[in-house]
Amino acid sequence: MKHNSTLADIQMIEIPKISDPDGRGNLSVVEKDILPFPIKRVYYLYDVPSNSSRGGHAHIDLVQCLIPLSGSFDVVLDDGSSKKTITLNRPDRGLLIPTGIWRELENFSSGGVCLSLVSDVYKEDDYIREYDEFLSFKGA
Ligand code: T46
Repeated sequence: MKHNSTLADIQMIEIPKISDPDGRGNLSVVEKDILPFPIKRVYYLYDVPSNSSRGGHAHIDLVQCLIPLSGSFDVVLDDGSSKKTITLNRPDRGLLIPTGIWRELENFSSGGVCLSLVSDVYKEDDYIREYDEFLSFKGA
């Protein structure tokens, strides 16, 4: 797995949207070819107070795609050299975060829901939760 990802490796993925011709709203579908990894786990964040943040860590091998199913939130991304913030607010756009990127999710709107499609089952030893350790990891 690539460990020296930079902000340039982060991608927005367009999720096909099927708008109902009779005005019944939209349907978006994630099929296996949209993502560059097989989905092994799905989890979602919701009821996040607007003054709280989630994340605050990096992953060693895990790759994931974040989709704002409802509402909006900001994702602050950091590759150890640079940072950028991306606002997610479209359920037909997913943010693909490669390995070795520090992320924080903040500014959740009321009703904001973050769906996460991930490349592996939950493994605590895949997390880097100390920022100094992350910088050492990126420098290694
Ligand atoms: C990420 C951001 C966006 C589990 O038992 N199974 C799971 O699949 C997950 C994701 C978490 N947990 C447990 C571990 C902790 O005791 O749930 C608790 C909260 O997890 P954490 O503090 O890691 O939650 P977030 O929202 O800070 O981070 C999560 C993901 O862990 C992480 O991969 O990128 O959402």
